Amino acid sequence: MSLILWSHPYSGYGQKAATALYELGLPFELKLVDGDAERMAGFAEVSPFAKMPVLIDTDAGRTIIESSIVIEYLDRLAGGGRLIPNDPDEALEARFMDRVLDTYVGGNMNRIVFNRLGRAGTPNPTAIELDEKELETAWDMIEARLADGRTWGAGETFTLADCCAAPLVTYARRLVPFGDRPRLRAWHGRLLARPSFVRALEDAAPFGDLMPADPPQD
Ligand SMILES: N[C@@H](CCC(=O)N[C@@H](CS)C(=O)NCC(=O)O)C(=O)O
Repeated sequence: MSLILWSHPYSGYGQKAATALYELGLPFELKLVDGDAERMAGFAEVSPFAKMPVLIDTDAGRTIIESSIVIEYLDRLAGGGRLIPNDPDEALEARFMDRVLDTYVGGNMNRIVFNRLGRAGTPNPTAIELDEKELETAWDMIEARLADGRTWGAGETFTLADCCAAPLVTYARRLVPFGDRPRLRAWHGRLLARPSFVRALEDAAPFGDLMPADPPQD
């Protein structure tokens, strides 16, 4: 098996894929998406939307885009049933949490950051406020979901939902604090201590702090 991951270690969605690779114990070669002209030309060939991560399975001759699909693929490659549980209801919950996190946490976070950096044109305070409000709604929804006492995002095992949450929640809480949501806070504490995510954070550390937001205030 020979896996290549096009990514940047600071990228939230890249960390989502890296966490899954470390969790499953799958070795991979990182191809850095860092603006270097030659590397970016190679990246453009495999990433139609210019988004990372991209996984290449050279043995199988396959190129996989979209972080959630990358994880579905990796889990199958590693034998199945770990990051995507075998139980259909547990799998549904893992996918559901992944969708909510991708759409309303990661999506909103990216828009807020792009807006703050002026990448979406002149920063638009009304759009930022709307995205922050929706992020609050996502925090509320997750807090309610965790009320059944589950240890991880979708139940008692670490799944796709946790690979997704670890980086996205870590970045997004710097934009919209957790506030009075003890279950979300405790889950995030467990994610921060998970060895696979610790490794992804260690990979990112040499690149410094690129986020246009203060460290978590609460
Ligand atoms: N839906 C995509 C989102 C990926 C994504 O937004 N990646 C960001 C990095 S965290 C990216 O490549 N941004 C580059 C850009 O938009 O210029 C996935 O899940 O893989």
